[in-house]
Amino acid sequence: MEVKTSLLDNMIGVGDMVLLEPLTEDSFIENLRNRFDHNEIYTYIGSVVISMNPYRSLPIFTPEKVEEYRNRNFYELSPHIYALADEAYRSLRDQDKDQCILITGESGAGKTEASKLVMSYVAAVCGKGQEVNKVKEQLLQSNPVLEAFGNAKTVRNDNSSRFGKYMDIEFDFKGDPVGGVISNYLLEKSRVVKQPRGERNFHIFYQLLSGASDDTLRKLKLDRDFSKYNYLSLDSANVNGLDDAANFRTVRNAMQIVGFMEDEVQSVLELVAAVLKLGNIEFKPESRSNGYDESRVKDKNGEDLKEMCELLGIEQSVLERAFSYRTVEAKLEKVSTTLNVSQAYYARDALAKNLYSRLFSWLVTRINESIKAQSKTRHKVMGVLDIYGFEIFEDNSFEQFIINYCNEKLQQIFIELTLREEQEEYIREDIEWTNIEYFNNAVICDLIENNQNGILAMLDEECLRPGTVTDITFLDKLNTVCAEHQHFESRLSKNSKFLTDHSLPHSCFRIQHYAGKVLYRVEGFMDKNNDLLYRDLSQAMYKANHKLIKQLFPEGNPAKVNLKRPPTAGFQFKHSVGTLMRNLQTKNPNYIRCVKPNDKKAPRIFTDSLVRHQVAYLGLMENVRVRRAGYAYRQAYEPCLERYKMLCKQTWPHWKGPTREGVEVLMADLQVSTEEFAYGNSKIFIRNPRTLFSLEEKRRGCLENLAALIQKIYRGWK
Ligand code: AOV
Ligand code: MG
Repeated sequence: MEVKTSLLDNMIGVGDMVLLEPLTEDSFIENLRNRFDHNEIYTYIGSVVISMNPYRSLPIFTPEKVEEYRNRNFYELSPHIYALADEAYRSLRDQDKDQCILITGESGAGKTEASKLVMSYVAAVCGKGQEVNKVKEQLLQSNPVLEAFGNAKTVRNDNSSRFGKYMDIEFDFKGDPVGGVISNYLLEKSRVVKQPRGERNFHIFYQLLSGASDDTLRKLKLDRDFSKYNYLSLDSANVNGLDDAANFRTVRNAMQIVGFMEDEVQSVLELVAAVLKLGNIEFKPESRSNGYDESRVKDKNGEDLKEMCELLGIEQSVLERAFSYRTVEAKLEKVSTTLNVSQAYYARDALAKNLYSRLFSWLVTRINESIKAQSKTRHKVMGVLDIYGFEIFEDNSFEQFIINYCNEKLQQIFIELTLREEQEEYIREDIEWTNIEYFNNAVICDLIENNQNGILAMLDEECLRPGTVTDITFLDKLNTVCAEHQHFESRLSKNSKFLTDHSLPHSCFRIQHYAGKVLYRVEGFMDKNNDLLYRDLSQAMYKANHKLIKQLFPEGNPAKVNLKRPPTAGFQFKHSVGTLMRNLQTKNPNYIRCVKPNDKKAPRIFTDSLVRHQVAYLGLMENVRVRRAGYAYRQAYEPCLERYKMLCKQTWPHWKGPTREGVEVLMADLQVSTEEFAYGNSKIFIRNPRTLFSLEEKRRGCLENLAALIQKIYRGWK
């Protein structure tokens, strides 16, 4: 006889942390480890999915798996990211609730991979037909394009996202995808001109040199040899397991599917080539009669400069001049000053960074044009957020500050929405509820973004202040203001996350982030926040006989001289993240909490201390406690009765009275302990997932009996 195994018997460890007994940090970690050792990388906390990075490909993302999870209830099968994707999609399609998928975790934890799994699952289960398939393909193929230009190898992750990405996938009333919109957040553009030791520039540079045909490279005046380019770091040019040449073909193909025209692709590659050429231009001093040194392009770089200008249709003398002089415009006056060699290098790098980051933004805009929904009617929306994860490097600069701030905001939304959702639901449904203590990182967000004395506001103030301002005057200001706060015992000081102690190295400040202490070096903060490009350079670009370049530097149009300063990088980022957070709050959140098992990017290794640290700062224990104090699962009366009515004679096949009464009759008949559930106004709340599992098992048994009966009758007929 076939032995039936239940979902619980099959489970390695505990699939839902809510069921863990006893619940301690040790047992929590042990459960994760046990499951990880058995290739069970997903574990639930109620409806939250914890995802451990396996660092190797597991056979759990096959089309068969997709079929298995399709249209199944969340708790019917073992934990999987597909279950979350399915739940979100069905809730969007059938209940018309806009969804967002919030994926968090530190650098290398598996966010980007998770976002792609969600997207590919949704693409596999939603709608069919030629038109729909084209939309799906385009949405999916936007990924390789953006990854090529926006991802890079870092010491934490060989494919690290160096920009934040939020993608809305739009569906029509039937649940068929009709289009999408991508928003991008601050690309780490400093990487274009310099990479930390052991890291690379953005993938596209290596892909182009490795994968393009000889003919293409000839047209772009490029050499295959990485070592010919100053902007490409060499110590880690080749990355294990990364096939740049094959990836180049993937990207080319993806660009075509997304809808880039051949000439557009060509323009994009010309810009990439121009950045490489630009990096090779070097300068030497030339003494002037007034005693000052003026910068000149080194003779040996004449060819690089010439080729770059040819690629972009720029007149060589115009660019050369822009590397030697700078025009300062004040009201009606124009003053020309000379650039010394270090200023010329600064100008060159600023141009390269601007060229590249504007190209990246253009790519996003261009993709959006292709994937935007044709009809203007209201769409159902599923947003997928994949940002750069929290990171601590040896040297942390403005970029890490921005990235980590973004992660603080996301942690904040997790705290607010899980608790708010939980609390509001209990109140709405008249169910008793007691609060659970947790660490609220709002103080850190405030320290950074407060409009009066937040770090970003102070940075802006310093950037705008006339007189001699430097990174150090900014740091002094920071120290003074934060010390003042401490003096007055304000909100900031009581929980001060701005750490001042005497062990701080010169020109640094330290912040106690939710995920750890980070030491930031102020060098470059002002400059990166100001993000200014000498006008001579933007005008030189605008004059280019190259459609794309011209488009990227609209401020270079002499007819549109604007003396107003553009908003700072920090200000823009804060603003766009604020908008994003407000947008996310209007949607039903689904959480994937990614955990990194080790620091070696290696499979099968589970480093206890590392996982423990992440479990702590992600607030996962508190998350389980909140879930346990309340009711783990809830379901509206109607679908609940529909699903289980077959288990009770009085409710099967039809229940004639009010639905809630039907559920009450059902529960009484099944003799579920009254401790185990509560009746809310519109939903039943079930305390323990085991209760739900046992209902599921009874239902399955019932269905199997029914199937056997039907077969018997059928055979009888034959
Ligand atoms: P991240 O997005 O969280 O880091 P990724 O999603 O890029 O991290 O994952 C890092 C690497 O881990 C991937 O390149 C894969 O090699 C491996 N990996 C992650 N998830 C899986 C999976 N489900 N199956 C197999 N391998 C996986 V960052 O972008 O750095 O914050 O800024
Ligand atoms: Mg990523």
